[in-house]
Amino acid sequence: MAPIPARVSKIFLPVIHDVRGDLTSIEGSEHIPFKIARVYYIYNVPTGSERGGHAHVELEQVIFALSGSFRLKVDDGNSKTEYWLSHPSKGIYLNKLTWREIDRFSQGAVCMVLASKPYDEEDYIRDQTEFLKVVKLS
Ligand code: T46
Repeated sequence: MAPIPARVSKIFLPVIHDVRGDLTSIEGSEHIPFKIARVYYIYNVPTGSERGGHAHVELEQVIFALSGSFRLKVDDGNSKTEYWLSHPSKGIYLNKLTWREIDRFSQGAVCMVLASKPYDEEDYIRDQTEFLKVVKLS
């Protein structure tokens, strides 16, 4: 298993390049700091759409731009950071209790997310004030 990173950190996957193109693989135990329980994709995003706008109580995730680009805004309760994701080998790890918002999707952008648990609506904190309260108590 990859070492546990900070609450938000960059993940770099290998790129195998040759004249036929590039190949990137994900070996869960090598590259991802949790056991992957779920993979989902966000695509066909209309111009101007915003996604996310919540944090998770327990869920850990890694977010990649498989195609195109988008902006990921992150708040760990102490500091806010912005990332522009645009390369399929470079991802952002988000630990639990991290507020995320995603916008500025380019046309044809595909956002792939690796998640540590199955989907569970109960794990979402959708109110930012409540999120900040929970972070302070953690
Ligand atoms: C996150 C960002 C990056 C499912 O049925 N299964 C799933 O695995 C997911 C992720 C969602 N859904 C359903 C729940 C909603 O009815 O799909 C619908 C849209 O989900 P949501 O509004 O949560 O989508 P986003 O793009 O705002 O957020 C998602 C993830 O939920 C979230 O964990 O970090 O992508």
